[in-house]
Amino acid sequence: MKLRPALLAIAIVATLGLSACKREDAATPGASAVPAGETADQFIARVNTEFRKSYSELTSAQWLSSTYINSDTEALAAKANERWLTQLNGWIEQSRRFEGQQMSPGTARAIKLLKLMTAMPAPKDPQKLEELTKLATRMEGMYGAGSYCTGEGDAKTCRDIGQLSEVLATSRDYDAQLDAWQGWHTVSQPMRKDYVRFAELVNEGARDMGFADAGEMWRSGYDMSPAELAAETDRLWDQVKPLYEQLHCYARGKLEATYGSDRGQVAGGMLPAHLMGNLWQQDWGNLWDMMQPYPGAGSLDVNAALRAIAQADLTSERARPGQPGASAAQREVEAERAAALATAKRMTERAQDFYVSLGMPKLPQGYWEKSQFIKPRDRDVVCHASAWDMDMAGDVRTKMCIVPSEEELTTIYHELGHIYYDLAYNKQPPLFQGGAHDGFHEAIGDTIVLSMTPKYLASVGLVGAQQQSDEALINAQMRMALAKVAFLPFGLMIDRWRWGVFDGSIKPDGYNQAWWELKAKYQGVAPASARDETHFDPGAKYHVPGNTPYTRYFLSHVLQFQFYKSLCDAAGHTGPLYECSFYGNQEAGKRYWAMLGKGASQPWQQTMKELTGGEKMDASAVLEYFAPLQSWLKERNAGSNCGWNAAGAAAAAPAPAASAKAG
Ligand code: X8Z
Ligand code: ZN
Repeated sequence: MKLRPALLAIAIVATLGLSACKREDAATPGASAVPAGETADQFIARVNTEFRKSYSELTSAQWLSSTYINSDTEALAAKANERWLTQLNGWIEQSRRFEGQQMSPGTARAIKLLKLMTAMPAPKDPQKLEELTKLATRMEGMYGAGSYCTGEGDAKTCRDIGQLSEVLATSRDYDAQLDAWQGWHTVSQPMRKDYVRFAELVNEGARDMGFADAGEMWRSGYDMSPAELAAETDRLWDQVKPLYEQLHCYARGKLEATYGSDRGQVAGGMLPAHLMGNLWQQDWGNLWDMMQPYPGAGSLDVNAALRAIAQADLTSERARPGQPGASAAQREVEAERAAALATAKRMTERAQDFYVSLGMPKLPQGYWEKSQFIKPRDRDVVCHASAWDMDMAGDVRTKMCIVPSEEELTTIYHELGHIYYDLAYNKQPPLFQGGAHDGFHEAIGDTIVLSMTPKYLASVGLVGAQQQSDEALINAQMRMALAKVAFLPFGLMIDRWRWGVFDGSIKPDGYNQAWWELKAKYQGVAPASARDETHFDPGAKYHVPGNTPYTRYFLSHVLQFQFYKSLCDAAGHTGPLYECSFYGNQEAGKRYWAMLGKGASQPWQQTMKELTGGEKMDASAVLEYFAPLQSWLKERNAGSNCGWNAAGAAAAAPAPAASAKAG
């Protein structure tokens, strides 16, 4: 991945590694010597060349440390990252020569992007820089290797994030879910101290680069001022909040019906964190059994179809002759393994087919050979899905631990969006190989997911033939809303927390309290029992130890509806927006590919204009899409006591809390 697109952990944005051939006589540590009389244009040309040359040292080290977690790969990844961040600091230092000088717009943009290239700004002090990369690699390793163990001696059993997530997805046993949720949140407790230091160090790095703090630096990558970006997120949230509040109200009613009014909500009408089908309550799709408005109206059970595919793969693997001399038990283990891989690849081919149907190329052969599709059985890996551009020249990979579920299927479509973006802008100079902004990168695959209408799913055999009815429409809308609408406040609150940590308004002794106040305020979610400062619940979400900015996902959840609407227009769709699938439409594909090819070469507003005709992010397409569901919810919720008292979070936690305003 280019750390930007992909979610690569440590140094997020374009992340390249520093080449080992760094010259000792460099004027600035970590960068090669400055040729006399170098112009700004020449400087950028040199950075692009050095960037390309050194890039794969970092990606290879990080790929290894994420797919083979141990102390050696961790040390190598930290070292590669240290070299890269040192090189980056060197370039940034060298770029200061050109401040205030006339230069071409392209060069000015490249210099700006250079300063925003990492989400992990590193202090100039080499010792602190080394400390930072070690901390970052260790935290991500802790997350990746995290497991929750119970019992003693022979009775000891440990469960990883996949197994714990499975409990929340499928069990409706209140206590089993609570145990799984709490269990996963023990993994992050030991990260607290590291995170405190991490925040100090990235702040120092950001200040060294001229930003007030790391949060301000994160907010600077949007071709507008950091303050304007923050205001944009508030504006967009205000647009969609009424829809979220209706969905929240409906969900709470269903939870109360299932678990009783005492257990189905927490203090003042908030949703219990462990009952939402997801460790972070960011996607409620796993509660389909409970939330489905009209059971049986239109069959949208993609999970069942995927399970059937997995079963068929297992049957055919079992039918193959096993290794000579292998026991029946060994043969069964191997068959299960081969079947899991076959199913995962089949799901990925299904996603690839959508992109190819738009006229995009097939994924390169190396993708199929080098990607991690399923969880290896012999080692710890970071299972959190990511997409990687290893060399800016076609070595692209995804890293997932795929299981046959609808959530995983849509994540594959999401990841391939990153990969196709990478492939499309590989022709750009390295500094422009990124999304128009990071929310664009996150929105590419999700725009395709919006095109996975019931009709599309039926056409590829993932659901049965669809009947048309009002009930089926509401079911289909609910299915999308549980993923897309439920996500919105979560997409916002994570960086509200980190911005506060970085600007000092959230202090280490109030990390957890502030986290739950934000969860209460934005999501209307609360833990069922107190979470005091012995916990570090933010660290239980990958992007915190992995240091991936999160506002990008909030923006993506708005942008993807804008992109979808434009591509539907390009495809000549005329009916209601939610009925559109641009699957197979070459005109839509051409428009999309053209946008992807622009990468980060121009302000995102221009890129957006070329695709959509407008230059602003805007949630009206979200509201247009969900209009039928929103009216249905309003009617359905009429008479219910909707909303929640976010101050209830204070009651649920023991520490004194400044009360947040009611959501
Ligand atoms: O992290 C991801 C992707 C990789 S960029 C799997 N997502 C966010 C998350 O899982 O929290 C996609 C949606 C939100
Ligand atoms: Zn992503």
